Amino acid sequence: MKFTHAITKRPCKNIIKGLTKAGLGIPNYPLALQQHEKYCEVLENCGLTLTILDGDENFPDSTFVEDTVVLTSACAIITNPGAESRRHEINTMVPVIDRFYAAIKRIESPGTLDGGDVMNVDGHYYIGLSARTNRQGAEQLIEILRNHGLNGSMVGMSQMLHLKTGLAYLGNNDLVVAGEFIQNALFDDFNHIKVPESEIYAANCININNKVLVPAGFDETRRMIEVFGYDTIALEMSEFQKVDGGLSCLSLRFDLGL
Ligand code: CIR
Repeated sequence: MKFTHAITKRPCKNIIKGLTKAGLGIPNYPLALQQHEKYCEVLENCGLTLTILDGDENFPDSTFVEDTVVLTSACAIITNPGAESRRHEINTMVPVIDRFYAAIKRIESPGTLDGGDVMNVDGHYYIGLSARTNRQGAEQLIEILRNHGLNGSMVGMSQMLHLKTGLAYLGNNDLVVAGEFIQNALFDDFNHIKVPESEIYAANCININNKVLVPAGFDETRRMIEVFGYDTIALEMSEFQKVDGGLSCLSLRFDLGL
């Protein structure tokens, strides 16, 4: 999938207080910074022009910028994150998005929506109804998309944190799929790259200009993606995994049509 630009935000020291259910321990901040630096380097090597924002100690989870904005070919949508502690992360993102997008819309309370629940499949946006994204938030997003010639639909879910915790669209009708989404008939028409239960974290991967970034240490999933014809790049993600964050969460990727 083609992207020209991305926005990232460095982890802050308070990442050790990030929301988590992983049970993998507390992140090591210097190592998280190092892993983030490598992530940014890889995005640049994939041809992206990066805007790297400084860490924000007020928001432990703010390195996961994906949750704060949904970027489309037609407009940017500032979300209303579902976790109370993350709600105001959007404030620092608005002026940044303003540099790149003329049309900026917003998800308003009582609607809530996390960008991690939104998966773009060639202009159709699947929206997971998770503990973070409610029906009003999803309905607002679908309305905004329709007004811009795009469309969206809702996906029921009950187990995973976000829709893209268990799904990644790679293009060419190829879908990386894990856990509760494997049996979901909504995704029957895709080619499934089925992630084994033991590697569920690897379902959150991203295709950037035909390089698929995968978390290091999940070799079975990596091999399956390669069998589907993709080049892969493995990245150390241990410190972000400790706070339930994956590869997609760490950036907002977009195509300025250059
Ligand atoms: C959270 O629970 O909000 C963060 N600790 C992790 C967010 C991960 N974001 C994502 O999957 N898009």
